[in-house]
Amino acid sequence: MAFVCLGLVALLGLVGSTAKAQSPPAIAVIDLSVHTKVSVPNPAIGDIITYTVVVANAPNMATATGVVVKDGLPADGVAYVPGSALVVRGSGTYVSTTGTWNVGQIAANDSSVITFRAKVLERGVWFNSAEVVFANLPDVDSSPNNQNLVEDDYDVVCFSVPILWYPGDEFTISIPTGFDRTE
Ligand SMILES: [Ca+2]
Ligand SMILES: [Ca+2]
Repeated sequence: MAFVCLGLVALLGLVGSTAKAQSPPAIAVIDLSVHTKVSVPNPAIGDIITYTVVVANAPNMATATGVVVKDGLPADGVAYVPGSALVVRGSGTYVSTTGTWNVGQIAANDSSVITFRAKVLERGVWFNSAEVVFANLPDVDSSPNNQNLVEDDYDVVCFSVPILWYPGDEFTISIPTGFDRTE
């Protein structure tokens, strides 16, 4: 599972790195992109981890206004540390109960950055996704709030807390249909 996650992150990184500066368009358009990262990829239970979310507007675009980013912490596995959201760059407010970051305005070739902390509660692989869910102007290569993994306005990070097996532990493993053995 961890490899799948890392592969997905790498893929999204490649997609994001292909963006190039463009000539000023004739109509007012924007090009927002979102990048997320987590401070510790393999924390222990009880650790406090820090998420960083960056939303940027590409060079030579119109100023983006009314930008809203949704950051969805997993329902289990981690707990938001109350009051930990900090707008590091730009302005805006974060509503932790809904995971909504009201970013507001982002000029061309500028970005806004927010960080917040969460406490690790359970073992497993835990994903955190972030996407632009609203902006006043059209984006040249992505659509708000469509959960499309290959668009640049969506990003996902994960961390994993290894599941430990001890002598005497018993586990029940279900095998998906079509597979007849384990290795
Ligand atoms: Ca975009
Ligand atoms: Ca999108």
